[in-house]
Amino acid sequence: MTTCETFCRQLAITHPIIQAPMVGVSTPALAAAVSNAGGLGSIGIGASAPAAAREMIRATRALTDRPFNVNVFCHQGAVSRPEVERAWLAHLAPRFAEFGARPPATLAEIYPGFAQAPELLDVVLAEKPAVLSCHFGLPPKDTVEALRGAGIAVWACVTSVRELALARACGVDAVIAQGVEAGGHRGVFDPWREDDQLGTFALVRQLSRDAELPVIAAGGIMDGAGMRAAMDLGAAAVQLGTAFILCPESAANAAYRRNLQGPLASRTRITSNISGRPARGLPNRFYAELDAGAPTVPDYPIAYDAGKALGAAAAAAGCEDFAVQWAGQGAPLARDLPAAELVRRLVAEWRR
Ligand code: FMN
Repeated sequence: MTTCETFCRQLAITHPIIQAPMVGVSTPALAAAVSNAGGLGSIGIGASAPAAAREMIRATRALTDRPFNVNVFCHQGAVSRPEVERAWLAHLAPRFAEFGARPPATLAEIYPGFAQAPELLDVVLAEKPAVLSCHFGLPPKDTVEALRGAGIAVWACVTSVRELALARACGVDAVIAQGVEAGGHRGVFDPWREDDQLGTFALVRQLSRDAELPVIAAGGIMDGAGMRAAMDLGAAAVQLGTAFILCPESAANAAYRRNLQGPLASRTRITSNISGRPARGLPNRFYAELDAGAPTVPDYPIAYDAGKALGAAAAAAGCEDFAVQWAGQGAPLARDLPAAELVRRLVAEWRR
């Protein structure tokens, strides 16, 4: 049996296709459509309060009796530095003024890391999704043991061989190898450490040689040819985010969909200016204007509080130039198809 077949059989899924968790974009309807089509759908609860997280898991379960993945953020707790936050808000103030708005007086850590959110862990343990995937680091080892003991597989996103070693020592069941092509936040454990920015090919190959764990390839995979390439390099499965943004079941708004199908799609860039952590998206004024003379960006997700406030102020004035529109380098290949049809086409292209 191939690694891919073993992986699918263990998870009780038909196709080695994981729809990436995408907070703000993925929905219970999207996740359920992918799971019902034989892949593995995902929802993200990392930015949700426990009651909302429980509701989202139950809403997904109401739409599918197949396995799905629930995703959390394992960043270290943010350190509030009022002088850094004041300077950042002063840097943003002229942009707020342009939209007739004022920056918020202070910034908050808008959601805690998973290790600092015991009630979120309780929700996951009670609801028992098939998989819990972790972004930005690892939960404590005893949490991984508790989750696995409850029958929940634990996956960790890694971007380097060093992070693979940490994930393996923590006892996870599989790793998601996220290349620098990927849309959304880089899953790097430590955003202050120099990032090697490995591409998906180099990363998947290195990890699948060393991992002794299933490796799920993520970053720039948009069609069956990309799937085949990743599997040839040793991946057991693939995780696609950007490919699913245009699906009618996603929560992406009209401006996001328009930009994803326009000239910006071939110019994705990485910035920390929006949230405080590096993330790849369609370039707009967050990318073009905020670097010159910029003070230190506050910690993630404190900076995100400011980024979201600026986006909302601009949107209220009818301007989408400060929207959060994450996308990966494969964006020009995104297809506007219902999720089940996209899964069917991916499988047909992969098997061709
Ligand atoms: N990964 C997570 O683990 N949690 C998230 O909430 C999350 N949000 C994302 C939002 C968007 C819009 C996108 C495009 C990606 C997001 N990611 C998130 C990253 C994906 O898990 C995955 O690494 C990435 O989509 C793979 O690259 P691709 O977009 O080129 O397919």
